Amino acid sequence: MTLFDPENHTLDEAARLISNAEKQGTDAFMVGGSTVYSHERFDEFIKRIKENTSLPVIIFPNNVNAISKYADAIFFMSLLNSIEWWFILGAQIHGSFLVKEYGLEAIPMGYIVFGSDTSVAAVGRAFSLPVNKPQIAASYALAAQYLGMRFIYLEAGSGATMPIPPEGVSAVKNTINVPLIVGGGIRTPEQAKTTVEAGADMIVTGTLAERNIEELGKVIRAAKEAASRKSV
Ligand code: 1GP
Repeated sequence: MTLFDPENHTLDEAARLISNAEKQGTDAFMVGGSTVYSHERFDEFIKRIKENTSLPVIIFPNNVNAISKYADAIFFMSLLNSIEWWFILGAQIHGSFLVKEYGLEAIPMGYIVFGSDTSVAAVGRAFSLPVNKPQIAASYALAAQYLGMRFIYLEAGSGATMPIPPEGVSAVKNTINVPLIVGGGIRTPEQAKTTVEAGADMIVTGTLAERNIEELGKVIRAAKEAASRKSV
């Protein structure tokens, strides 16, 4: 999946990036960013994306202002390792009626953020999980599965210098039986391949799609090839 942050692009840029990413083989678009604040701009951005693709457009919300009736679905997500009640359950309570009113498909997802020097960690007040003790993240993921969440997302943070290490991905994947999404810091075909081989069912790239569309295509192809080898 390809992520776009409405704060990083004009509407015309977004239209161009979306059709390029679709040509490179992405399967779905996610829209969101840790510092999104304008509901109006968010709406306009999603409207423009929908005009330029037939792929699913899923909201990746940072807060209640990122709920738009123009999207197809919303990750109804809980930042499991936040120290703030708001990001675990508060925003979800405040936003739930709007999601219903807009008729958005709500996709329950447990969100686990690694590291401490990214926007998502700072804004979401994530309690940093040790990368070298993957069983801790796995226990969060299993709890989320038992609470009924349909996806788990391991996040290194947009612009992270390194993706989640494969040991972390595989420890979580071997613990749960719901689909695993992994994102943050994936920039090369090799990193995409390693992440999928370690157990990711889906990978998310944001920064790369904004900077180098050709390389995005290589990353998508590497991820899909690794996925098809796994399914043989
Ligand atoms: C962020 O995982 C996504 O939520 C994407 O991260 O921008 O580093 O690709 P990047």
